[in-house]
Amino acid sequence: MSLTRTTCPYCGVGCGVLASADGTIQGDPDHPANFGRLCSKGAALGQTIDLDGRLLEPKIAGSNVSWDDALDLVAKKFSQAVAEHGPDSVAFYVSGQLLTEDYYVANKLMKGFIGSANIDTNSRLCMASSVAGHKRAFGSDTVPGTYADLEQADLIVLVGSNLAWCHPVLHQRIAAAKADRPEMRVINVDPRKTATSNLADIHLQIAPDGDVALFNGLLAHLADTQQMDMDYVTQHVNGFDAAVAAARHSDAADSGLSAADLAEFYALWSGTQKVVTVYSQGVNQSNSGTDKVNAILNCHLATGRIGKPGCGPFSVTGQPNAMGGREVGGLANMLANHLDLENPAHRDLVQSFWDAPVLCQTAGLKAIDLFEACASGQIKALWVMSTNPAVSLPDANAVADAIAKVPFVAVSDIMERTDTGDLADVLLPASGWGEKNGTVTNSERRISRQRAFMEAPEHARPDWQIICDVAAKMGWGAAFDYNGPEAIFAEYVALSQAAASFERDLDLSQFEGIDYEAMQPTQWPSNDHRFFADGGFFHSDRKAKMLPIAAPALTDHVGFRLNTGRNRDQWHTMTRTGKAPRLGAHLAEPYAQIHPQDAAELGVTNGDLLRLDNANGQTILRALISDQTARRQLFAPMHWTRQNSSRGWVNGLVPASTDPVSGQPALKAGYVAAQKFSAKWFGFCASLDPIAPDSDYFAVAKSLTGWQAELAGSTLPTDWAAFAQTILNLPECDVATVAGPAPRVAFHQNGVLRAVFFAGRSPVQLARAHVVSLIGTKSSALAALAGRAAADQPDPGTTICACLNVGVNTIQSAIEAGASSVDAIGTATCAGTNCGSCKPELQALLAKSARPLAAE
Ligand SMILES: Nc1nc2c(c(=O)[nH]1)N[C@H]1C(S)=C(S)[C@@H](COP(=O)(O)OP(=O)(O)OC[C@H]3O[C@@H](n4cnc5c(=O)[nH]c(N)nc54)[C@H](O)[C@@H]3O)O[C@H]1N2
Ligand SMILES: Nc1nc2c(c(=O)[nH]1)N[C@H]1C(S)=C(S)[C@@H](COP(=O)(O)OP(=O)(O)OC[C@H]3O[C@@H](n4cnc5c(=O)[nH]c(N)nc54)[C@H](O)[C@@H]3O)O[C@H]1N2
Ligand code: SF4
Ligand SMILES: [Mo]
Repeated sequence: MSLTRTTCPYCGVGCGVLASADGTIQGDPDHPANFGRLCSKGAALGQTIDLDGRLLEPKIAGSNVSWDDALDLVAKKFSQAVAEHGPDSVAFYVSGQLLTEDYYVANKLMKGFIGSANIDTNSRLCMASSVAGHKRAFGSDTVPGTYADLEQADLIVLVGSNLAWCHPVLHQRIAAAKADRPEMRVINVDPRKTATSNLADIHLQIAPDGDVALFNGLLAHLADTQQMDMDYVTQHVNGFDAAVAAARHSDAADSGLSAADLAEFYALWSGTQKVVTVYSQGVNQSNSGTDKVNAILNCHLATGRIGKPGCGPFSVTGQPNAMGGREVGGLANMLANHLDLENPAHRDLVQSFWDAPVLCQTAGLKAIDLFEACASGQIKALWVMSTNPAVSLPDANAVADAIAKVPFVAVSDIMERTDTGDLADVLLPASGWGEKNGTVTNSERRISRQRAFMEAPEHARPDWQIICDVAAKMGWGAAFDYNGPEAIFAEYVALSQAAASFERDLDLSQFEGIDYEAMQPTQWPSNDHRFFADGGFFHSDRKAKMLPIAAPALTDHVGFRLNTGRNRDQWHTMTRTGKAPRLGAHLAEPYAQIHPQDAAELGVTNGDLLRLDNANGQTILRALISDQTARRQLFAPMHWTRQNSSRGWVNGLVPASTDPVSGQPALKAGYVAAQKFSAKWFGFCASLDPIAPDSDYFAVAKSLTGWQAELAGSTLPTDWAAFAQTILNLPECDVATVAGPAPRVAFHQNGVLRAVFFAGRSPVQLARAHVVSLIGTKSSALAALAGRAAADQPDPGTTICACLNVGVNTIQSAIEAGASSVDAIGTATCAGTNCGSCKPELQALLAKSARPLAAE
């Protein structure tokens, strides 16, 4: 089967993928982001493209309807709301996972035709502080560098970034460069020890939100030791004195780091010309996010370490098209093509270019305010596209209530059941990755094509088309009459040309008249271009601004700090990665990492459940006892939802507090009370069929043979077999039960093991991978209920290598048998030899510093 050249739909690294409809997925050796590499998520894309769970028809109130009826209703409800309550009574909430063409038309419809700027995006939760920081310093939202800088740097400082899990191919590129040039140094600044810390020479375990204090300390040190580039500053930078004075005013000890650590950091940073400071959500998702960004940019500006090979600040984007969204003005306070909403000349140009009846005059509601306006009744019609805010926004329970209150809600998604889709009046089936065409821009400003390589389901439509169809039904057919994404891209390029007289970084002229089908991955304004080595900033005097930044005041909080983020093998709310059994195997349930001493104080041992409470909500998570997290800090992943867990969505506990400049929520800064959840029983089950538990604690995951679930409850069922039968929702089966304090039930049909259920008064100890492997086989009840492999069939243990399904026990045996390097483990077990995403964990197992990750 021939392979189509496309781009991975997950993270902002933007890897090139060769794909075909039979599920073949390979890294594209010619794509300059990855040169053939893929991470575990990219490599498992083939397991996520089937129709299982897909939204296949438009729906109104849960019933299938024709496209015409669905579109009529959306158009009518939006038009009615605008007519009755004005343009600001409606809103779109969109996504950095839309393609540029989708994004462009959504923005055009809302800002130029409906006439409101109430279109915001999940990039508000992701990149807003970086955008605001860039604009304050550079006068534009410009990422100065390129990926090659990561390979050419002599020092890479990773701040608030778990690159090994979240941008794995960049992590691999850095690891390869470091192997070539062992003198290269990597520093990781994170309150938590992560897989990324394993690559680092130094892990600075900073206090939460200690970043401004750290970089202010660095700036003061650079000034005190006269290690700045005063020529650069004089020619190209304003605000130097005030920034340095403010930096001197703040206390580096507030970073939580020792004087020795600080001195080492300062010496390395100031003594190395080629420094790249990479930053991500530990910086952006904070009440002081924009200040953190500017504290970092200040140091690069003061030393002229920007825009030159191997040096510069580097904000890595999260979503595949976070950058494209910023380019087309997807945020409520931007206009298309990096034009400014506040600038009347920019507004006039856009309005006349679009031949638009109106143009929004002021910024619209930012995400958090937008959902507050939903709650307060201001928003009468809401359209959510390609994002799942009922899970991913802070204070997610209140957000779900707010969405439920909006009189009319449309949701465009590829999946039938999502926490947000469940609240919609109308569901619009979008075509998904592999079925649609368009472009995305990655972290280094490289525009790549996503290309269809398979048929979309009959009734699915690409997002751009759904938006244009609604626009047409609202009466603006002529302005939205595109015959494909190519025409939209051409208009976007033409707008950039029309705006050429305004000084901007975004210059798309090289894409004029391009052969869209054959388009090669290309950076704007041109390949390998770096910005600002010789100044040329975008404030009116073409100079950059250093900002005086005050470190945030230290406040006392009661309880544990709740840090949140990502797992290696899951993508956000799991609607796609959750379908891939091999990705579910890595960490199969929601957990909270807790320091061993804190766990001991709470009387919690490994496998126990933790109950977390605060004013926002309550959750129950598996305790993962680990000294990777600092004392009085917890880390929980953001991935679990109402679809697959009892209460696993952590945003139920994260308050909606935002950065005052960017409006980005502080998603890593909840505070919770923690206690042991005293379950009366714990359970585990595996089945060929979907499982629908209803216990105090549950988490369901796709397994290699069907489904599996972890369970716990505070009331003991009276009849275990009947209880198991209900949650497993099985047809007529032969039931074999072992009674006693550790009840076990096996269900066979025609001799095939359909499901097993294990329970106990304490966390169930069991060779899960082995038990799961028996489902669907003719295994006897006796063998299945033993819960252990026979002596001649060793239990592989929790999966570490997702691609090749290699478990922790297999790896540990190889280490005991003498494998002393990651490569040697690969030779012995194959682990790490496909995508390499698990190499940091193999390294950790070698160092004996890590324990098996899932609670087993
Ligand atoms: N596997 C996987 N990869 C992904 C994604 C995914 O869902 N799964 N999502 C993509 C998206 S959209 C994004 S935005 C990126 C996010 O990529 P990252 O930002 O790398 O990921 P996170 O896990 O959110 O957070 C990074 C780190 O910030 C640390 N941190 C918390 N508070 C602070 C602080 O105050 N200071 C500092 N210095 N660090 C702090 C956390 O401990 C965490 O390790 O990942 C992208 N890649
Ligand atoms: N606590 C906490 N919360 C966080 C974060 C955190 O670190 N901690 N990180 C935040 C960040 S950085 C981000 S980016 C957000 C991400 O959060 P979300 O954007 O809410 O998460 P996703 O699961 O990626 O949602 C994408 C949705 O689009 C659907 N979809 C997929 N492809 C298509 C398509 O082609 N068309 C359409 N119409 N739909 C499609 C998917 O099925 C899914 O329902 O979460 C934020 N929330
Ligand atoms: S690093 Fe992984 S998730 Fe990110 S683009 Fe590449 S293959 Fe996709
Ligand atoms: Mo993100």
